[in-house]
Amino acid sequence: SKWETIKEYKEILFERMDKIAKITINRPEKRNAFTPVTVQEMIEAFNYCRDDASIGAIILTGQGDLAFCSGGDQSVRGNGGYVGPDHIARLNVLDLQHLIRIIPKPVIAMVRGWSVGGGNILQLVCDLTIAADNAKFMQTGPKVGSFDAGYGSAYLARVIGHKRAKEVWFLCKDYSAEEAFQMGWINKVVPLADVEKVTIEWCNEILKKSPTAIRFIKAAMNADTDGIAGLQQMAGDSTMLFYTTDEGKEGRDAFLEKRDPDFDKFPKFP
Ligand code: 2NE
Repeated sequence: SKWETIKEYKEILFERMDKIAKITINRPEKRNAFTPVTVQEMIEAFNYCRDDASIGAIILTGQGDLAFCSGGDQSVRGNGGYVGPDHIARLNVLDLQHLIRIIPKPVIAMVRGWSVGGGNILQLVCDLTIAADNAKFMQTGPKVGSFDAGYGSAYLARVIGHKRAKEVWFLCKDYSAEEAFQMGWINKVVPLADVEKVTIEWCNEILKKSPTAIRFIKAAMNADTDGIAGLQQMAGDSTMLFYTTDEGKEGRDAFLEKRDPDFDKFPKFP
């Protein structure tokens, strides 16, 4: 494999191949269930990808062919959340969901085998999902005394429709990759042996496009679904662009030079 390790972690693999980063949940003996440590490591890796200008696309996946992720590790579920070495009960996967939403680079879920519970919500919040033909999608919360009424419900309803989203949560059935594709839950189904090859092809197609255009498309869709929080993100992107303009710099420079700004010279586009 041409993947090179970026950093060693306990519960994830973090690798890159040229401009593509790959974050792999590495607990195959538990069907890649996540603990607070797994999640914290993923948050750190995603933040690294956010800051590293040479990374343009991020793949999120699970180790092995049997599972993408089976959700929160029920064996470390304590009173009020999942408990790690610091003994604090956390639902830090919600922070990770938000990070995947706001990171201004495309995140592609590559799903082999089970995508379940909070793991299936991670798949949902990724920008695109490519699934192997052995993938299965399922919410189990109402069976195991849990639920995700945030992105896992309201955003799921946006993606697959309200009737379907209620069915997913009320019945807790599993759906094949083909069924998930028909529901608009995922983007593509490919043979298991080809899933990484196709995912890399999709990343490379995206990497040929304008990163700023991709960034604004993602932010605009967040703005539509996330209300003021989504608008804040898109507004931040606009501020970033404005800071690169002479008009933006004139305001800063005038302040620092203790003079009135001269904005007359800047164009007022229709
Ligand atoms: C994933 C699934 C359907 C796989 O079934 P199968 O038959 O392929 O494997 P098996 O034998 O069930 O699992 C293999 C090993 O992995 C452990 C199992 O206990 C088993 O261990 P051993 O018996 O070999 O020792 N394992 C699998 N998933 C685990 C998990 N989530 N936590 C701890 N150990 C796990 C089947 O395993 C399954 O249904 N798993 C449970 C899925 C689930 O209910 N996840 C939690 C949903 S709630 C959630 O994720 C959540 C939320 O709702 C809100 C906020 C945050 C999180």
